[in-house]
Amino acid sequence: MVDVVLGSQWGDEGKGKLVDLLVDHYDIVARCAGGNNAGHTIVVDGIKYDFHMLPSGLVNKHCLNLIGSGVVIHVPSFFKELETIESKGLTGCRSRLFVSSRAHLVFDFHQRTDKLRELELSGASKDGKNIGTTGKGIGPTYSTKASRSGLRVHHLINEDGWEYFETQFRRLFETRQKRYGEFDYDVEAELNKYKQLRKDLKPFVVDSVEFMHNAIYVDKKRVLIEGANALMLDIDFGTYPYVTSSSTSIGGVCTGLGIPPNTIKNIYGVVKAYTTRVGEGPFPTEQLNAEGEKLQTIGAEFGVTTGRKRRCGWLDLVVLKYSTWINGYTALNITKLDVLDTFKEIPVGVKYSLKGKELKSFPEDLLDLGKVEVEYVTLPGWNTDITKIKEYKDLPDNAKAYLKYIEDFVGVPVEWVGTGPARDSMLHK
Ligand code: 2SA
Ligand code: GDP
Ligand code: MG
Repeated sequence: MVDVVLGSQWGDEGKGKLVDLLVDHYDIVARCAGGNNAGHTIVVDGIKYDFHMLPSGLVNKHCLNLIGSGVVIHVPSFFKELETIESKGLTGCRSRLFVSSRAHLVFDFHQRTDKLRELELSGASKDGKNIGTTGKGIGPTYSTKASRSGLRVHHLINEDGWEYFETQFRRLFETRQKRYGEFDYDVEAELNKYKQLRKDLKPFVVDSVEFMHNAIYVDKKRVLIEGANALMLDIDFGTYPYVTSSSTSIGGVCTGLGIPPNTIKNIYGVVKAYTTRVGEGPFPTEQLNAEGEKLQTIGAEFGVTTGRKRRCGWLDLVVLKYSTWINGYTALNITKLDVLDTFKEIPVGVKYSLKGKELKSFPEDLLDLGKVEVEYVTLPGWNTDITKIKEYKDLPDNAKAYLKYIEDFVGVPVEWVGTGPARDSMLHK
């Protein structure tokens, strides 16, 4: 049995918290896409854990965790993240953590060229703009993967493979230098570092296809897939080119883990009760005004990986419907409903029009998207502190009506409602 948690908007909906809540019902948590650009926050007993590349299932001591083939791994960051969560008291992580041998490796030169490319985009062209990446080398690594010149985990750990690894590493670096000119980078020091890292990483590495097959079909384990980033950042279906470089949609679950689609049962869409976006790119319901600032402040909307302020706006149901068409959510988790507690009225985007004509779907062309007019429906606020409420039935009527409006619009039931950052601040409907 495989269930999936996916981000339905532009990320940071609170996926980590839902995974943490559900994890007691699962034996394995697996990541299928992205890298340490992701930032999933979990608050347990007042301790805040930020997961970037590691699966959030590590917070549960009985749970095994897999980093799948579709993930890109910066090995030094892998160990740093592991040490950080261990220093906060999470013990026994190393024996519960597995890494796919087919996952691609992110090197420091990928990260450097990620930043150089951003500079190039923001500086050189007059009309162009940078993507606002996290600078973690995600785009350059998926590029080398697609151009078939990348290095994978098995290349690093193969006992007879160092010569191939070293040659390919130097070639990759030289290609980057040809593209970006000379940049300061100590190839020899990097290679020396990887001579040690290959030994450190080896105990974690598995053939993830066999691992997942055995888990699902032989041992009948319950598996939860933790999506990273979100649908509107998907390389194919997001607001291209202002997207990340992986498949963040349901398709990425199968390609990133090597599992058949018919193993998937429940697909949980995580939906923030308003919308945020970090980085550049279109955001039709963004509020560049006092209300946007209020959402940002009350919601404490800062990037978990980069610390950047997140842009804020109203819930966009055009986006959520489009996201539902692609991901096929079977249930929704509406998060951060408490952030709306003090808003007297809450607009939600329900329709896009272009040149006076209603659009039937989310536009693929950013020129069009820049010109769409968003039609809003304004729902009444509840003016009540909901953070202490323990049962769904005790929510104020207007809060229930807000949730019902979302359910009816997209045709998917709401199963959980987030009322605060802590583990127990979640109402089950
Ligand atoms: P990248 O670095 O190549 O993946 O960036 C491409 C775009 O994808 C966005 N992106 C994100 N959006 C929301 N949250 C992310 N994770 C961190 C968080 C972000 C942070 O949890 O807060 O700390 O800034 C994430 N990762 C990538 C990115 O902003 C670009 O728009
Ligand atoms: P993810 O990337 O989807 O896992 O989400 P992030 O961790 O990047 O961002 C979500 C933020 O909202 C985190 O700081 C969470 O602790 C916090 N959070 C999650 N659910 C709720 C909620 O229901 N209410 C409030 N106030 N905060 C929440
Ligand atoms: Mg996040």
